[in-house]
Amino acid sequence: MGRRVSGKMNRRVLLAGILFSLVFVQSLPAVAGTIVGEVRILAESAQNRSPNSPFARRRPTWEAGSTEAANNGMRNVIVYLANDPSLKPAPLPPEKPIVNQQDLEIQPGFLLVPVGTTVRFPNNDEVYHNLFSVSSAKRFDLGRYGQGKEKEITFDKQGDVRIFCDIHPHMNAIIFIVPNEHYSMTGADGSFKLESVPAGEYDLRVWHETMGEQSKRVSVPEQGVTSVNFVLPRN
Ligand SMILES: [Cu+2]
Repeated sequence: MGRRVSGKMNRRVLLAGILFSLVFVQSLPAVAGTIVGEVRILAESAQNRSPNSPFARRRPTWEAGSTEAANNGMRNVIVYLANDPSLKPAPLPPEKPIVNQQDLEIQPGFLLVPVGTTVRFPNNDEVYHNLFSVSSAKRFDLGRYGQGKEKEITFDKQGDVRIFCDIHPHMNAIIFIVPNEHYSMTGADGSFKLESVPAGEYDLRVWHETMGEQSKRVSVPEQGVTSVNFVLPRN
């Protein structure tokens, strides 16, 4: 008898737990889907055909991630959701990222940060540097400063910021600023995945250092997966 009662109790507790989790899950604001896809780079041979060429109507050939050339091309490819008021900004890094001026180079040469991030620019060389950018996402001129000194820049706008040194023309770097927490760098095979995207309509963008930017309208379901592919022309 005692056993039967406790069995019932257990079942009730279990049921209450299930009900609670159902109510809890349903009270969560937005349900979220996943965006998956692939970025491919149009092979030179296909792109160079003139529209009048008899080969022009052939299916273009693609370079997939299996070739070394494509792997190089797939470096620093970013897929992200364009700025949208419904999307949360990405959390700022716990410490200010550092972009060094060292050995007559800007290191790292590529940095991805969320909007609002402040970056430190120390000079560790024995010579003066003068970093600057004329990019629309952040125009700045740090001026000349020597070893042991540093300046900071806060990147408050989404986009790519191309940085050069006024004294050493070979020095360059890119800082890419993402507008929210929904971004991904593609794998060497061009694949990407954005998880936990709130249901809705968005502009999905792909950015590449030399091949520019493309945008596609995507509809993210309340649950499940949306598939989007991009093809970038090789420059
Ligand atoms: Cu320099």
